[in-house]
Amino acid sequence: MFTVDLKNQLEQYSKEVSEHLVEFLPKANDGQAQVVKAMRYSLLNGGKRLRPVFVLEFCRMCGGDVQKAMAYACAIEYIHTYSLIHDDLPCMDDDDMRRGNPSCHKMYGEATALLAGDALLTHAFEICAGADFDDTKNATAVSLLAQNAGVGGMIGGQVIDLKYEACDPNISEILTVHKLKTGALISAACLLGCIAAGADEEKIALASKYAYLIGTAFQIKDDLLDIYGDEQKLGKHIGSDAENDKTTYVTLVGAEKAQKDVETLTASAVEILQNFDNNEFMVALSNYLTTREN
Ligand code: GRG
Repeated sequence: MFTVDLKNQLEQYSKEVSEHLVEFLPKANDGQAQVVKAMRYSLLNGGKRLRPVFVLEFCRMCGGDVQKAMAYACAIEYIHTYSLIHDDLPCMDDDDMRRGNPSCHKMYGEATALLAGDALLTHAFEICAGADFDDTKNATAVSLLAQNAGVGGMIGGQVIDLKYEACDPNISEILTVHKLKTGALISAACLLGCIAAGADEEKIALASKYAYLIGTAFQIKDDLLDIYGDEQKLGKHIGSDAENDKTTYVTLVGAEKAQKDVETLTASAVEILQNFDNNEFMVALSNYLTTREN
């Protein structure tokens, strides 16, 4: 459940991030306007803006300039949005809807959606490289983004996940997919905040541990919400088989233990936040994620 302050602060962050996401978009000639419209559509089609908030909050907790970190925050949301556009395409999950609205390819067609995703990915690096920090910081940020979005991170996780559609993964294999497919971008977000603030190695190591724990909890919660969504659609009770018979953390351990694990992982993540000053917002946000409904 939200406390009022957390809700207000998240809304404020979300508004500021959305404004910058639009402001940083590339300028297009008439002939290219459609692809920028598609990028804009998906960027502004809801979303919790968690990854940008992680960037800005880790920057703040490490004593950095939050406004300057906005470029890194937007870069990561561009990459997250590209991944969702591509994930919805017919060759991937083939989803007509995203966040209750038509997915990008349903609005703009497959070719434009594919290109909008590509353009968001590319643009993320341009914005990150041109942020108002010195070249060393920006180069570190670009490299971190590339590693976590690429084969060693999110893409690698998606590839393994696709493979597991044909054979049942065990818990350890599922946790590896979580770490790469979901955790890598969350980790990049927390570390980008640290880089923006010029944090020391100790803080960076702590942020990395926090990101692993909260990223794992976040994906298990996502699996729980998926099952709940499927069961609502099918009129079933929690704990029965979901619509698609995919093996997930929840189908292996059961909904009750999965929720307990979300809470235990989050408690450990919150413990790590005790090493940071001005951590109240992040503690509240982390705890809220255990009870989130979307
Ligand atoms: C590049 C095709 C391609 C895929 C990469 C990230 C990904 C793999 C696929 C997207 C679908 C998915 C379920 C990913 C797992 C990570 C996750 C839970 C994403 C949703 O994140 P939220 O809840 O999204 O932060 P909002 O809608 O709030 O922005």
